[in-house]
Amino acid sequence: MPEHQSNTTLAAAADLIRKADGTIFITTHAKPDGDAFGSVVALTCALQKLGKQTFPCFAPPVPAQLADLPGHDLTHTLHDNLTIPDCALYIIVDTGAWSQLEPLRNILEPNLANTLIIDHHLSGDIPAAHKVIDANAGACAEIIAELLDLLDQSSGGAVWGDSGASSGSNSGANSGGGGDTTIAQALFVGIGSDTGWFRFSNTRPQTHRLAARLLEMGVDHADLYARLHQTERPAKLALLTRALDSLTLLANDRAAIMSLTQQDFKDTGAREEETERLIDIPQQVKTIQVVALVTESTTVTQEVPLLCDPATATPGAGAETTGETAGGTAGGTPGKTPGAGAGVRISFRSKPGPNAINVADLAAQFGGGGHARAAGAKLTVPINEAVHRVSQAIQAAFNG
Ligand SMILES: [Mn+2]
Repeated sequence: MPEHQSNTTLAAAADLIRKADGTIFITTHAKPDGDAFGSVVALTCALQKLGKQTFPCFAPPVPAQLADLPGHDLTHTLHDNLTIPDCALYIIVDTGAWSQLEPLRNILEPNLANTLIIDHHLSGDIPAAHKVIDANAGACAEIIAELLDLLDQSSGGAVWGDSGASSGSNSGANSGGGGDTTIAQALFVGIGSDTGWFRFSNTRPQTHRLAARLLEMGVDHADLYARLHQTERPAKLALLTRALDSLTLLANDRAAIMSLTQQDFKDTGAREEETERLIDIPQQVKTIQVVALVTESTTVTQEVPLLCDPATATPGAGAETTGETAGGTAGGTPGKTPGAGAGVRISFRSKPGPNAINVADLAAQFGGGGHARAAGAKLTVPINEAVHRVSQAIQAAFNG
C-alpha cells in the first residue's frame, strides 16, 4: 500500500466541518480499537455540541469493553437493515485503507469528493478529496484533540464547554468540574490504547500534555485501564500458554515467532480477539527486538487473496496468533494440526533502537502494512507455510 500524505491542513478541515450543511458521517476501521472508538466518539460529541447532525457508524464488531464506555450509545453499528442518510461530509478517522473499510466501501466510494480522512498511519490508499495525515501523532485521538481545539476556539468554547479545557493548548482548567467528560474520556481511551498506556515509542511530550489536560477534566485513568485491560477471561491465560508453547527464537534470540491454530482456540475455549496483547509478552526478553504472531483465523477467508490489514497494526489492537512451524525450518513445537479453510493473520512488533527493524516493511512483504513498531498482514496460506515464510523474512531482515 502506498504512503499517504496530507493534502490540506487541520484548520481547513475545521472549516470543512463548520461549513458542512447537512449530516456528517463519521467512521473508522472495521473492528474498532480504543483509538478508533475514542476518535469517533470524541468527534461525534463535539460536533453535536456545535449543533451538527452526525451519523457515527462502526463496522462491527465493536469490542465489548469499548461498547460499555460512555458515548457508545451515540453511535450506530453497521448491519443489513441500517439506513444511512445522505450526508454533506464524510469523515474517516484512524485509517486511510480500503482493506479496513470494506463493509462501508459502497457508502464511501461515491462520496470521496466530500470525504475527509484524519489519520496517523503511514500508508493508505483511499483517494479522499481531503486528507490530514500526521504520522508523528501517537494516536489519531491526538489529532482529533487538536481539531476540537480549533473548533472550540471558533465557537466560543462550545466544544469543551464545562468539561474544563479552556481555549489554550495545555493550560488545563477547572479540575474537578463536574461537566460532561465523555469527550475527555474518549480521547484518553484513544491515546492510552495506541501508546500502550504511554509505554510505546510513539508516546511524545504532546501525548502526555494532552493526557494531563484530560485528567484535569476528570478522567479516571485507573478506572479506564481496569475496564479496558483487566477484564479478561481465564481462557485468555490458557491461550497465552499455547502461544508461549509455540514460541521459537530466531536470529540469535533477536526475534521470536509464535503461532496459534484453530485447534488451540477450540481446546482453550478462547476467541480470536483474545489474542490481543499476547504479542507483547516476548518483548520482556532483552535480546528480543522483533516478535511475530501468526494466528489461524476464520475471519480471513480463502476467497480474498493477500488482503492487507493495517488495522492489526495499531498497538493495542493486536490480531495475532500462529499456527505451527513448518517441517524443516524454524523448528517450532511439533504436532499442531492446522484447521482447514482458514487464512492467517500475522502481527508484528519491534522495539525501538539504533538498529530497529521496521516491521511495516516486513508486513509489506506479505501485502500488509502499519507502523514501524507495529504492523500486520493477512495471508491465505496454511499456517505452517505462513510461519515458515515469516520466519525467513525475519531472518532476512536481520541479515540485511
Ligand atoms: Mn490509531
